[in-house]
Amino acid sequence: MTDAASRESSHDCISRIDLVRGDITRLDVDAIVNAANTTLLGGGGVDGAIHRAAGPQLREVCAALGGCATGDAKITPAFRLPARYVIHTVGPVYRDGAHREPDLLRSCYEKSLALAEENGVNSIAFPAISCGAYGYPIDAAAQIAIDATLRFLADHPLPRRVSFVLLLESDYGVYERLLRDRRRA
Ligand code: AR6
Repeated sequence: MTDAASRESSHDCISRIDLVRGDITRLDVDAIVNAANTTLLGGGGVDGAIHRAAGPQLREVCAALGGCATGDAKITPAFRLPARYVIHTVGPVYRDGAHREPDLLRSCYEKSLALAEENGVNSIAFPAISCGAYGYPIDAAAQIAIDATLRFLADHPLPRRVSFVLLLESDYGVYERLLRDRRRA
């Protein structure tokens, strides 16, 4: 098969993406992604929710990982969560968009998806990384999330399914609109 033939089209890849409104800790998928900080020792927002739901063993294994650089990702078991794995990634703190924020955010999606593939993950769920405490504008962040994911899926059979999980109705609306525009393109 030629490269072109083995590459899935962007339209085919969109069908591997879905949107979920709600709490990512409830999802029964192979892996959920955590918007962590560089210590990997827990925090507020989605990080706090994941650590609470997974139980104290998660913090113990995270403490042995020696932290994680911004834009990088590390994988652990998910303990009491319905998911099998947690992929911890550290998004950039948004300043003005001119401090490598887009590259670092893109890298979070790429590294998380690569780790998922290496671990045979069929289904993965992402929160809106950096869009809470780290202040990344949701429109720009969603664009990067969708773009990086579609590019990865075009070249890789795994993960088969990618869910973007949005706690806020307004964030869900942003992703919905962007995906609709992509389908029409
Ligand atoms: N399920 C899905 N999405 C959620 C949930 C949840 N349970 N809880 C919050 N969100 P944030 P960041 C959404 O602040 O901006 C932590 O303290 C939320 O609406 O969790 O990457 C870490 O330890 C927002 O859209 O992560 C770091 O110090 C998105 O998750 C820092 O915050 C991300 O918001 C990371 O900041």
